[in-house]
Amino acid sequence: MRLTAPVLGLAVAVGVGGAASAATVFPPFTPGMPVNQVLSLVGGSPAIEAIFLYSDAADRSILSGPAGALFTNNNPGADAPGTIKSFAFAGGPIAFKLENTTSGETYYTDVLDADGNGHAVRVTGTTSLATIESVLGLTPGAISGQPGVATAWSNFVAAAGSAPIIVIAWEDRKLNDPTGQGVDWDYNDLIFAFAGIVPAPEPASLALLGAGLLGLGFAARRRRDA
Ligand SMILES: [Ca+2]
Ligand SMILES: [Ca+2]
Repeated sequence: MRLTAPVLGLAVAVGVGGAASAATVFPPFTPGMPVNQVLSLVGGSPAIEAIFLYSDAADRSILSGPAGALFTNNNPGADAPGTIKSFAFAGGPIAFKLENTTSGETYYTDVLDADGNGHAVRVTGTTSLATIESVLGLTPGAISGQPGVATAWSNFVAAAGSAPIIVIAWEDRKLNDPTGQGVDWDYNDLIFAFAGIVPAPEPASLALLGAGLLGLGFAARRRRDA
């Protein structure tokens, strides 16, 4: 097909739109980054929707949430990318666990491994698969080009409505991996997304918020005293 100028213009506009969204990756891809992923549920959500987006892992892994196992990569019992599931959650802090059952290692979103390294990064602020691929260092189409995944993602985003979407991307190997396969810290071996979960405020943010409220209180008192 010969692309006409208007079609090219649309493609460029869509591309720019994706890149311009305020996607953030946290923490940055720094091996050994001693930051835990503190996540929290948006209040009032009766259930959390989850989607399996991508696997670049020959190992068998199981992702679990607070209600137990959610997704399995590789046989037996494997889920295909594009699979959507929901699970109930009462609220408050929430953590996810990735068990690499091939290597026997288990990683958590909120706990560092025995070497002091974190194994998950989160991406927020975008619903563009192209942007997610870009910020996670994947080739364009790596996620969206898988059979059925682009459609599943559209359905997932539509069902989420105004609920925020968070992407959790894992590094599934560790230093001195027992299977002898080295870690590369690319944080794209297994990728999932969830609707209705947000990063919990960090202690520094809470302290700032507290100081701000304190300041408001002082200001109000000064006005009353004046
Ligand atoms: Ca990796
Ligand atoms: Ca990888």
